[in-house]
Amino acid sequence: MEHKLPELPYAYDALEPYIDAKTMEIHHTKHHQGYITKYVNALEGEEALLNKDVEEVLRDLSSVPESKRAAIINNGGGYFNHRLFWTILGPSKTMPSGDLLEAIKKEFDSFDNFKDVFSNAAATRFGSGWAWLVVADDGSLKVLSTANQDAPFSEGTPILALDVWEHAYYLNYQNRRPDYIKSFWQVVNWDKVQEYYNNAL
Ligand code: MN3
Repeated sequence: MEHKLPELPYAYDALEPYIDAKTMEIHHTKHHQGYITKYVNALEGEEALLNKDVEEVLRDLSSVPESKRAAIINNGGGYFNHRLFWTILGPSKTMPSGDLLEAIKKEFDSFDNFKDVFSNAAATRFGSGWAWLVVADDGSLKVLSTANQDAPFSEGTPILALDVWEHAYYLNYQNRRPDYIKSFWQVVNWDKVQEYYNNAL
């Protein structure tokens, strides 16, 4: 299958002032593209794996030759994580509702408390990484963070993601990761998160 950079479902400046256009453009065309290119290069000669979607490969890392596994965790993770990340962002203000909101309340008492738990996971991830909301195998919701470009499939199916690598915020926020995290809540596309929640169940 073809592995190419997915187009953003909105313009680079659509998330301003929360995430600036320059950051979005570099993040998408340089960083995300870089992971995809390196993923394809790392799998050179592995036609069976190249014909699978990156999510399928990451969910079954034992199918990847051991000598290539680290490269696939890093670059396949970067490929998948950013692809998910772009889609759960959007310029229209939305809020969780229905069964997703109920599940959030059940697990975290309130939406505000969930935001605190998730924000804390994002803020305390040392160095580079991601914060996640995943649907575990038993259907429950779970917040966690991972280092580097590690995808969270061992814990569940990701439905909300936040990139806390400095490249995701440094141009606009410099070292102020907490301000970037606060802004993130203004541009979450909860309709999309709901869609991923439905698919995961
Ligand atoms: Mn990134």
